[in-house]
Amino acid sequence: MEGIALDGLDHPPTVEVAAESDGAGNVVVAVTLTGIELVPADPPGDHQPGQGHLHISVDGETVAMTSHAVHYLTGLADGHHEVAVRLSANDHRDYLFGGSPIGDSTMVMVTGGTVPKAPDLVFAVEVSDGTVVGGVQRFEAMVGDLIEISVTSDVDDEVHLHAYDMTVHLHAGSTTTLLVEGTIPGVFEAELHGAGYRVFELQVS
Ligand SMILES: [Cu+2]
Repeated sequence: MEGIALDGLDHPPTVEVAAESDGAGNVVVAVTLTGIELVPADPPGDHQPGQGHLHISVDGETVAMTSHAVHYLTGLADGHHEVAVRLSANDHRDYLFGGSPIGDSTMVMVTGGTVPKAPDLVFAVEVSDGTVVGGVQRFEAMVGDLIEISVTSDVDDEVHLHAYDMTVHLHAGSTTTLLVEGTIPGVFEAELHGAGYRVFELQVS
């Protein structure tokens, strides 16, 4: 779905997210916004300039669409999670600035939650000097596998896994983990959004 480019605005909306664990497996997500009026996402409305709602994702998977600047995530597993927020128009299209979704992300450490499931398979990729170290690999898994793929990068970017429609943020000099439940069979590409090239392929059979 095409986004809505706001490049013409002098003061495009801004989004900042903070996430705090309560020590019992829940996270409070607090979003600070300028330049946008939040309106309920349900039922979906027509696009109105200046209005929208928030898409909240955890570890690359959208978990909520909300018109509230404070959102509670419950029942998370212990460990680090990426919480990301994107600004969406009433009709659920992303608002874009400079070609990228308007949003923000942060990491939160959850304690007191559920025991994390151990992955069945673990893969790793490294992006360095504008290329995938050792070339693009195809990771093979079975339907039902829990697949952990860690991506280490020397640049900020986003990894998007097609079909599963998961997006996680990469931060220069650190490793981001993508946890995929192998539910959809096929061969899927994961690409770096900013750089525009493939980082790996995932084959689920
Ligand atoms: Cu939406």
